[in-house]
Amino acid sequence: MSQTTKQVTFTISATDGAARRGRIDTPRGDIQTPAFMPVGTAGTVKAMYPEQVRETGADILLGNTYHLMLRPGAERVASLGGLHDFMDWQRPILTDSGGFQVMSLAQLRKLTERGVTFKSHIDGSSHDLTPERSIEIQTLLDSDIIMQLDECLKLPAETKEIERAMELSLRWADRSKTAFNNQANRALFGIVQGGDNADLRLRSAQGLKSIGFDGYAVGGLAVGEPQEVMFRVLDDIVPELPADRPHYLMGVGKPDDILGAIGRGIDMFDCVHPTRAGRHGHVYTRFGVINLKNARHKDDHRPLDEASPNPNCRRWSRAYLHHLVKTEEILGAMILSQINLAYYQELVQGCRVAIEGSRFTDFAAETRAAWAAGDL
Ligand code: PRF
Repeated sequence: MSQTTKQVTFTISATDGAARRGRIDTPRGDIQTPAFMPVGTAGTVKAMYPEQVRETGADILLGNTYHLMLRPGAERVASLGGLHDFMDWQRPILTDSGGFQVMSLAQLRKLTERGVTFKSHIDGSSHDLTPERSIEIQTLLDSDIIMQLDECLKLPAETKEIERAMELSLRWADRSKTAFNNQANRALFGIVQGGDNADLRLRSAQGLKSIGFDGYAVGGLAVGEPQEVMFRVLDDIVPELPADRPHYLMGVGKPDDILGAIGRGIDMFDCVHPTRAGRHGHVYTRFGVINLKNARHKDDHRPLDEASPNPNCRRWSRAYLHHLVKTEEILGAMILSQINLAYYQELVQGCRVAIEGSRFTDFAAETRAAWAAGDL
């Protein structure tokens, strides 16, 4: 009996306008929403120990089918005890399905009804990814939240092409659901595609709803379009998604994108931006973003933010952090990744409290005003 009882559930505890405050329960722990998921592409959040990632407030990480199937291989991860033991992150992991990374990283891709064949960006070896194999790989990794295989286009694109990719993604959604076979201890999310076209987005959402998923992702955004186009698509589509299921905006974004999307009913985010920006010397503070590469920091003895709750923002001078970035020291990447991830978690935590207090709009306005007023 217990095998057929769903062990991944979503509960909303407060709403404020379209914004939602909730909790996803999984056998590996709870995920407070709105949630930001740090990206651990290759079985590590780059430059961070798992416990440091946890200490920033992260409840869940994102892992990648594409990278892990190529290296070290899904069967190998499974025989070593699954991704959680392999990397020693014992909390929930969501895995992306691989389609998006094949499109952005692999060489010589060939897309057919069956799936996608491609050559590895690492050694040129040939691989095959179908909706069924993607589910199998994510199951071998022992992922807690599995994503369907989809096709994500870059924008701008022709309407006919957007329609073709959206419909292919819907057929792959159906095959993914069958292959997933209602596993009780994990969740399967569908992905809305349809580019910047309201009608195609609507058809995608309706198709996914009639298949039935544990959660609904919005894909195909933050792929070259202006922020206002992304927000317009969210205005069109989020109200069409089942209200009692998590809504996940894939691969987004900057802090301002996250505020805008939470205000439009999104519950989950992932993005490489905070860790990647950190490795490049860009650091997020309550007063905006600072480019530590800039020579103006050379003699600046001030810490990043002496009133920050994060000790790393108070500990070192801007001059020292500038020096670490300029010399490409590993410690610079470690410190700035930590600070950026902690800032993102502080941001979503602030949103949660604001939604509970029915003051999300004011919170978003105050947060944006602080970024704009920052005298950095
Ligand atoms: N599909 C999948 N992963 C993704 C995306 C998508 O559309 C995006 C788009 N921003 C990021 N990651 N499967």
